[in-house]
Amino acid sequence: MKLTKVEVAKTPAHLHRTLTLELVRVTERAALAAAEWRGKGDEKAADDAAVLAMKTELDGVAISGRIVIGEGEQHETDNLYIGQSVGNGQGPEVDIAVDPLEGVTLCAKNQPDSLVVLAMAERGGLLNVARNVYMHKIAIGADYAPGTVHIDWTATENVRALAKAKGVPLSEVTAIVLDRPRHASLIEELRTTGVAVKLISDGDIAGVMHAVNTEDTGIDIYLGSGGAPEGVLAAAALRCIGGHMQGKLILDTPAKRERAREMGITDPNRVYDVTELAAGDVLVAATGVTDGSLLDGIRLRRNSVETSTIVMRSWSQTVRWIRAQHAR
Ligand code: VTB
Ligand code: MG
Ligand code: MG
Repeated sequence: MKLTKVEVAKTPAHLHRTLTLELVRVTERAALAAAEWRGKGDEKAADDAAVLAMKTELDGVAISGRIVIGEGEQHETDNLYIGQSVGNGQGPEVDIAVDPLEGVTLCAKNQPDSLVVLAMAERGGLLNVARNVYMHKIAIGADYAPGTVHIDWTATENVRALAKAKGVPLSEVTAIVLDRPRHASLIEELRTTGVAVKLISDGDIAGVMHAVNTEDTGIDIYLGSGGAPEGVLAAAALRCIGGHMQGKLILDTPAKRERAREMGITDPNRVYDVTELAAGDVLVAATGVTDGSLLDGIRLRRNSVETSTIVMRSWSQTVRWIRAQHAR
């Protein structure tokens, strides 16, 4: 299903708009905590700091929240596990997906693009996926007709179709791909077609967002596999900023298939589009930890700390950039 702008605006808003600012506080606080671990080489400490700060701040928000995409299963972690209740219990029933520190390695190495991401939806709005599951993903901008590319086609077929739809030679198409050994043949295939490949070491939520924002980024298409949680979070963002995406879960072990079945996934080979990954009214917030292509990182000043956040709402399709100064 492809929603046009008008159709999106016609669906009723169920999440109160003041929640957007509440989410900004949550991602800001997690980013501030993670930033203390920038460049310290300790991924776990950075992640733990972001998780704890996010949970603490989230519990002050007037929602009856439920984590549907979190840091792991209940027996694996104390905070932000799948199924955990969050919020002060005095507000609407909502589902929440989090990546408290997207790009932990980037943060530990103080490299660009680590960020804190959170999405909120109405109950049942987000595809429930476990932390250890991967997803094949493809994404292009909103200007293309639905069906221009397809996750089941080869990379060659997809970039050819895209170039044709865009009216440019293949040499003027740029694909963004996670730099992983598992993508070696994909990258080789893309290079053979003549398209340019932008490789990222981590952080494919931002990668997908860049692929739909070609005018600013020069990136035309996202291809490859990454975390399934990151796939749902990226889809939630696309509900707000527009763009086409398809995702297909990689349920490659009996345990993953069993867990997915428990979480409501009956067809392991299903292709999901944006509105099937993130449905209904959706809010998304992300705050930069290290400076990046999407957001500036936490900036320490003599008497204050500065945060940069993007906060979006699917119903109105508003996208706000909030630069905040916090006393220190
Ligand atoms: C993916 C990607 C994320 O980590 O999960 C990746 O979606 C991990 O991939 O954005 P590998 O397990 O192959 O290393 C990120 O890049 C950062 O969390
Ligand atoms: Mg994480
Ligand atoms: Mg991540």
